[in-house]
Amino acid sequence: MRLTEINFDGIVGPSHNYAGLSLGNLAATAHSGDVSHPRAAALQGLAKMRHNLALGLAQGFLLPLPRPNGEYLARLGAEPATARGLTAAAWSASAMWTANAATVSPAPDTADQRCHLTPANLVTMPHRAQEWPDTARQLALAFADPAHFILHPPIPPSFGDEGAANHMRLCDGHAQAGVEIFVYGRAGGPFPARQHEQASRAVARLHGLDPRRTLFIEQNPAAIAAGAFHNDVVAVANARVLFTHAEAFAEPDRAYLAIREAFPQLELVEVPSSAVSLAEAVRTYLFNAQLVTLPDGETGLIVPMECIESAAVSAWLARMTDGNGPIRRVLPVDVRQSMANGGGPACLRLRVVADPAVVDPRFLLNEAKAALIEGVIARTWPEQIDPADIGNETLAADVIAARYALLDALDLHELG
Ligand code: SUG
Repeated sequence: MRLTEINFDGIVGPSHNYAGLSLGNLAATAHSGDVSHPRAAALQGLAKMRHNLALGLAQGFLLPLPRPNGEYLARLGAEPATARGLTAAAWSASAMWTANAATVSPAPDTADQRCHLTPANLVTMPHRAQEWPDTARQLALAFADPAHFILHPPIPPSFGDEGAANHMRLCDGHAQAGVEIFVYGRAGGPFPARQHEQASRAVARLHGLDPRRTLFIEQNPAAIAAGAFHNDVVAVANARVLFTHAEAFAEPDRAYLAIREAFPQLELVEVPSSAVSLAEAVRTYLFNAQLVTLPDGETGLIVPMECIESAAVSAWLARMTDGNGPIRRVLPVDVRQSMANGGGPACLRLRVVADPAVVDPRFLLNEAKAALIEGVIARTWPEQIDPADIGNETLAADVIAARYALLDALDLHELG
């Protein structure tokens, strides 16, 4: 067994659009009504995957879900002409943000030493609550080997579960037992708290985690109110490092104490509000970065371009890498099309610690397959979508055909 962290990025779907469906997601609501560029969006996502492959990281992908979701509209008795909001939901490409696909507990953390996955029910947002059945079908295919993976059903409603976006793991090495941290929100603020404590606790129980190595921490209500609708907008962890904004947690000192108690090797990198305000952290997605262990053992931070363009954030990053903290390299990527809907580099990936040899190889990326995917996207993905065209039958046919072309190229007809 060669346990490695594999990042499974969501390929941006051909219906990618800006319909402003996520209350509390400031980028998505600010761009509501803008014309989107699905082809450019998918190529940006693919370029990020290639960038990470070139760094020597293991890379996989998940496919866009079937959109428009006609069954969803039929079950609601909705017609495109009259139900604009529901139609937009049925067209959403939101499954691209695979950090919300599932919560994953690697084998070394679980009682039966298998990797446990629970698809997120995403019940808080109607356009996202339709994702899990198709996501689960895909996870069942990719992680089919019962000797290594257990796929649970989603947590039943109304306990809101948003998956890995509200889950962090600290460990000495990915293949060693780690400490899993579940971060939940409490209702009552101006925006929904999408991850519920009871859902987090249920996932931890079902995954067979050791209570001594499992923590439940409350997200700062002020962070949710500032637009951090998922904790991964204000904090990210990898190996021994926790990179967090000072205002991420409701009671930061208590949170750090509890984490240190469970994981004394913690290397904490806390960004003070005086260096980067909560608003600037949310605007630039500094913490929605991929914190990765590079093949030479160094820790790298894959950040959105927006961080480099921000005076405050780039000054902080320069100070950080000049010092002798654990994060040594900053690697910017352009995912602007996704960012405009509130999805940064970390939203676009689901981390699974596994031996690549036990994953269905059709979901693993190499350079040849990246070129194949690029060709399909360039040929078939719509160049742009005006929100006024959502519901249009010709466009729907193009979107459906584009996804089928990709399934065909990747020999993934089971997802059809
Ligand atoms: O759920 N945006 C997504 C962004 C998810 C980001 N994921 C993480 N932080 N891990 C969301 O809010 C916008 C879609 C629209 O408005 O059409 C959207 O769903």
